[in-house]
Amino acid sequence: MTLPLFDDDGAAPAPAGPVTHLGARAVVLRGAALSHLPAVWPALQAVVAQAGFRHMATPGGRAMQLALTNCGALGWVSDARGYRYSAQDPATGQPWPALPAPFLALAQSAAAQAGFDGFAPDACLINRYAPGTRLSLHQDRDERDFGQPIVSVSLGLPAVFLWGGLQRADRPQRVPLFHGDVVVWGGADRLRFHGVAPVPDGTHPLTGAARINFTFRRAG
Ligand code: MD3
Ligand code: FE
Repeated sequence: MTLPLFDDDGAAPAPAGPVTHLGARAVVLRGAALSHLPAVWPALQAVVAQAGFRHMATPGGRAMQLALTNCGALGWVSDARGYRYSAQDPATGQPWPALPAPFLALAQSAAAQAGFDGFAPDACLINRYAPGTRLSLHQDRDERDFGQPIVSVSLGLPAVFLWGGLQRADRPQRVPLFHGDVVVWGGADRLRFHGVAPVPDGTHPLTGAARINFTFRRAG
């Protein structure tokens, strides 16, 4: 498969506007989150005030490099027992903050643009990467129905997304993701191995020294 990371003339993709196809059912919608940010950014601050970013323990007993929180009916959690979705924030025993309406509007509009009408996410995992933080290659397999897509929104510092195959050993493509980019993955691409290369140093006017990524999922 030829992955059109670059235009025919070899130029890097424009930072906003066009749609890049990564696979049969995986698309990058450049800048698609930007018009939603005036509503989404304050809603994120409210979520984080209620359920702050934290470094969860891995099943192996280390602290995760990235900091995360959740909103929606279900949140992704990690501890000595493994990875799973939980209706409660383990830090407080309380339900996760509700999915803010502007988050849902962004997720549904992006899913529809990628051909997934009627996407009804019940989970939003919010990852925060300080410079130097990476996410090693993995598959997302903790959700019940792999027929449902995942919508991912990138904010702040740019990063190189690693887009692998269905086998761990498949060499990943490197896809730069910028502030405001939205990626939708579903169908045959849903179980691709993927990860994030170490986030380069820098500061962004909105997020400071951080990359923030939301992933919307139908988990339950
Ligand atoms: C590709 N997060 O939280 S974007 C994750 O940027 C995760 O924080 C990354 O991988 C991040 O699990 C990558 C999201 C993503 C999610 C699901 C996928 C990429 C995917 C499923 C299949 C292929
Ligand atoms: Fe993932």
